[in-house]
Formats: sequence, C-alpha cells, structure tokens
Amino acid sequence: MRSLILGGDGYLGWPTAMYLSKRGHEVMVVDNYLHRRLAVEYNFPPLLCVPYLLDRCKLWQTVSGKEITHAIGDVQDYEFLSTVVKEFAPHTIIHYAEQRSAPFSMKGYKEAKLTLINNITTTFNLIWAVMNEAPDAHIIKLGTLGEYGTPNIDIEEGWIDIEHKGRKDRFLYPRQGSSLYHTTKIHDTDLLWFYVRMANLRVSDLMQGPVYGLLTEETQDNLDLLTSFDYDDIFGTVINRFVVQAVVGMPLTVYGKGGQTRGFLNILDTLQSIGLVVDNPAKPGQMRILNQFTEQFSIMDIAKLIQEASAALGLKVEIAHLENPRKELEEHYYNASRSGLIDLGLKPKLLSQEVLQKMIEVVQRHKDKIDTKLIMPRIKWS
Ligand code: USQ
Repeated sequence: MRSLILGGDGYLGWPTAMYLSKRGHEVMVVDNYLHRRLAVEYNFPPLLCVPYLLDRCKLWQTVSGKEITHAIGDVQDYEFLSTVVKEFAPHTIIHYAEQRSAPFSMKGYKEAKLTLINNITTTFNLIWAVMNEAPDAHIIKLGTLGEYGTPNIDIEEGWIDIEHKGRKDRFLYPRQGSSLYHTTKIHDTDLLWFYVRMANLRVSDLMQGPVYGLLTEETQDNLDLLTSFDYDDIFGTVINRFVVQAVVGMPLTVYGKGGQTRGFLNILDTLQSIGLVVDNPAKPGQMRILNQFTEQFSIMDIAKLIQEASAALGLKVEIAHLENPRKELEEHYYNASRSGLIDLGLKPKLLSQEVLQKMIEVVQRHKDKIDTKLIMPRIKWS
C-alpha cells in the first residue's frame, strides 16, 4: 500500500507518516514548510525544535528500519504535485496541507487571503492530480467539525434528509463556519463533492474536532521524532494550551463564559481513525463524510478537568474568564453524531485524568522552554 501524505511535516502529518510506515505502508511525505515559515514570521515557536524532513526521515529509518521518502514543494504548484502523484502512484493520499489556524485566518487581509488561496488551491490541485494521474486513488481529506458551526439541532454525519412540501431528498448537512479558516474547509467539501459527482472520485472527508496530545506509540522513546507542539494563541489548540498554562502556573485562558462545546480527540485517535479509513476506502463515486471526534466537552469542562489533574500533581491552577476575542456562541446546544468511525472499529482513548496527568508531566520536562508571552490572545475577530 503506497500512501502519500500532503502536509507531512505538521502536527498530524508527521505522526501519521510514522504510524502508516510502522504498519508496512510505503510512505512519502510532501511539505513546503509553510507552518515553519509562519512560525518565524509571526513569532510562535513550538515547544520543541523538531528536525526538518530530511533528518526526520533518516532518524526514522535508523529507529524503525523503515523508509519514509519526502519531497519539499508546494501543493499549490500543480506541476510539482502532479509529478509527485504520477511517479509515486499512491493508493491513498491524505491531505493535511492547509493553513489550519482559525485565529490566523482572522488576523487581517494578508492572512485571510493566504488561508483562502492556500486551502482551496491545494484541494483543487489534488483533485486534478488524482483525476489526471491516479484516478483510482482514495483521497482522505481533513475537514473540520467547525464546518457545521453550532446549530440548534443535532449534527449528523455529513448529510441530512430533508422533507419539504411533501418531497424528500438528501443534502450535505448545512454548514456555517465561525472563522474564515472554517469557511475554506466548507469550500473544500463543496469542491470534493462536485468532483465526486463529475469524475467518480473516491473521497473520505473527515470532520475532525480539536486534537490534543503529543506522544504517540512511535515517539515514546525518541524526542527527535516528536511532533511539533504549538501552545501559542494562534496555532495552539485549547487543551494543549491549557496544559502548558497549568505547567507555568498561569490562569487558564477560558474565552468568555466557556460554554462553547466542541468534539475533541486524542492524537492517538486521529492516527487510529486515519488507519481505519485507509484500510476501508471510499468506493468510486462515494463522498463519505465521517465525524472524527470521540467525546464532547465545553471549554469550562476542559478547564476543570485540567485543574483537577494539575492538583493531583501538586500544581495549583486557577481559571480566568477573558473577554472572548472570537465571535462565537458561548452557550449553545451541541450534539454531534459519531457512529461512522466506531462502526469501522475505532476504540477511543478518552480524556481521563491519567491522560491529562501524563501530558502535564511531559510538558513539565520542557517547562524552561515555554515562552509565557505567547499565551494571551492577540487576534480579535472584529
Ligand atoms: N478557546 C478558549 N481559550 C483558549 C483557546 C481556545 O476558550 O485559550 C476556545 C475557543 O474560543 C473555541 C474553542 O476553545 O471556542 C476551540 O478553540 P481551538 O483554538 O482549540 O480550536 P479551533 O480554533 O476551533 O481550531 C482547532 C484547529 C483546527 C481544527 C478545529 C476543529 O486549530 O485546525 O479544524 O480545532 S473544530 O474546533 O471542531 O472546528
């Protein structure tokens, strides 16, 4: 099985590469180091410096005896992408090559445009590279639960049956992003669905919630293989940020009332889910949409869980309510279904006190590298 990972240097891309390589896949990673360049330009260094792909791949070969190949280039460059797809002839292509931060996309015109052009063009080029060079390849696209927004009805898995004036039909579930980033993911879904209908593509669109965690089975004993862990206000996701804040003794930065509810998952469950989706591909002409999260929490629930885990380790942590820099509902109904991945065999690793304490302990070992100036939110939605 040949698997091509676009965005293979990122928080999820690199762990996915090792996960599939360990399971016997021939893996190739592609990246243009956009995230690393933005980290320098906007000053949000990750917790640990991680090696570039050349060294990561070499180290992986030394540790595992398995080869991951890599190509440095921009998926927005069609000639580059189509050549990679033609030569590698993948069975599966996993698309992580997007600007993934909601706050970044709301910073200003330049950042909004970068997000819009990058995310739509990478998806568009991937579709065309597959149509022209590998029409039977299975596209796995990372979407986001945030495409659905926070509707006052249950969130289905991608599709909804509607009865209107006595007639019935099935449509994409209504979508309403709360940032430009989330809106670009909605555009991606529309593009994919259009070309699935036109060109019989095989697509799995994964609506993923915020991911937390940093250790995976492949990185337990080797820090240089570790994924890049962001905790700043722009690229850090909420659980990872709160863990870092707990370690340095800063009050947890709950935005507003903290009733915002999301579907979360452990990085281990991202890998498990991708593995299951790779092993059970969509059929030609099928646009399969799966909600990729394992449990729902409000932000206040998360803050309290982290406070409790910290207390067990002797850390006294307070909870702050900051003025919310985002435009979002702070109290709302939220009930998203998630049976698709469970039916494929996902065994969730839930957010237990043990999981949180382990995360806190790992971050504590690198406490001296935490820059507390990166914690407070700087980007406002309006
Ligand atoms: N939040 C706080 N305090 C913080 C950081 C965040 O209260 O210090 C709140 C936000 O206001 C928001 C929630 O936590 O209501 C989630 O924020 P987040 O930064 O963890 O996640 P988000 O911006 O939604 O984006 C992240 C990833 C994105 C992914 C998305 C899944 O960056 O790539 O697509 O999670 S989802 O949220 O389901 O759309």
